[in-house]
Amino acid sequence: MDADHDGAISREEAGNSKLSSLFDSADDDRDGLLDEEEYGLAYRVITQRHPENTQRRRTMIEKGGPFD
Ligand SMILES: [Ca+2]
Ligand SMILES: [Ca+2]
Repeated sequence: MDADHDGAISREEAGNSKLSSLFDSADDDRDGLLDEEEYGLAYRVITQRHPENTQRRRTMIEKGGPFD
């Protein structure tokens, strides 16, 4: 994700990923970049939520219902 390898994730690099919705809350010092520590925190939040979302999406697909 760190496209320019500067050791931090810019909003542009976060793009349309799950990280972008967490970007503001993850950017603790408001410098517009997620450094390793900030990104690590956001990543934990994302991965903690991920299994739950995957399971829910799978259930919806099995039922033939709408999914995002
Ligand atoms: Ca970068
Ligand atoms: Ca920051």
